[in-house]
Amino acid sequence: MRLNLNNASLRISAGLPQQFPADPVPQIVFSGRSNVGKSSLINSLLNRKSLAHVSGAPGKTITVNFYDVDGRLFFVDLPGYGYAKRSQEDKQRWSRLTDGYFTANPRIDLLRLVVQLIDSYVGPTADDRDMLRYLRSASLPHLIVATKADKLNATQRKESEEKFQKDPLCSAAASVIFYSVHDGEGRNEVWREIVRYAGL
Ligand SMILES: Nc1nc2c(ncn2[C@@H]2O[C@H](COP(=O)(O)OP(=O)(O)O)[C@@H](O)[C@H]2O)c(=O)[nH]1
Ligand SMILES: [Mg+2]
Repeated sequence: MRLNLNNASLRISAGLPQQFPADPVPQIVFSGRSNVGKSSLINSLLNRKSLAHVSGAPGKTITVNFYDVDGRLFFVDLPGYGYAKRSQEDKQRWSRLTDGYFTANPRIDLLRLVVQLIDSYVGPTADDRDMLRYLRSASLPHLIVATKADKLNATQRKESEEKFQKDPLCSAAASVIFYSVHDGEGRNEVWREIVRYAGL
């Protein structure tokens, strides 16, 4: 049965790992540095304008947001990393939640795929590569979404593709999918992978 995308809602913005929901449905995780386009991607995939909050100012929210997709899937929005101006307290909060998701999560068995977002213009940062290294060492299935593809001209696009191909951590991912929330590039491809990994 097809997913009804009109039936998607925010279940919880969890500030503590104890609040992570335990529903027996597959979880698709979205990870990336703040401002990479994570909220925009979630809205685009779900055909919504503002289900996930798109922010001009990076690094505001430190919560793990669980979006219930038609009662059959959770989209898990991890807090963004790499925002330099964070306080020490915020950094600790970030670690407690993000590490908590991966290491203290009683339903980690429901994690099916990590969608790792990387800005297509910037390319993989040191923080992105740390995350990829972690995903790889933990044997977690992951693919890369290269965001904001509409910002690149043809030459920049080629350079960006080469950057991803040349980086061993990136080429070890299941795939690299260029995405634009403005023209819809990559949307079908990302959905195809989500459905496949979730076993829907
Ligand atoms: N040109 C372009 N801008 C984008 C795209 N996706 C996100 N953005 C912009 O990037 C900024 C950060 O987006 P947001 O979704 O809030 O990022 P988050 O912090 O990772 O959740 C916003 O100004 C978005 O409008 C895209 O595909 N193309
Ligand atoms: Mg966001």
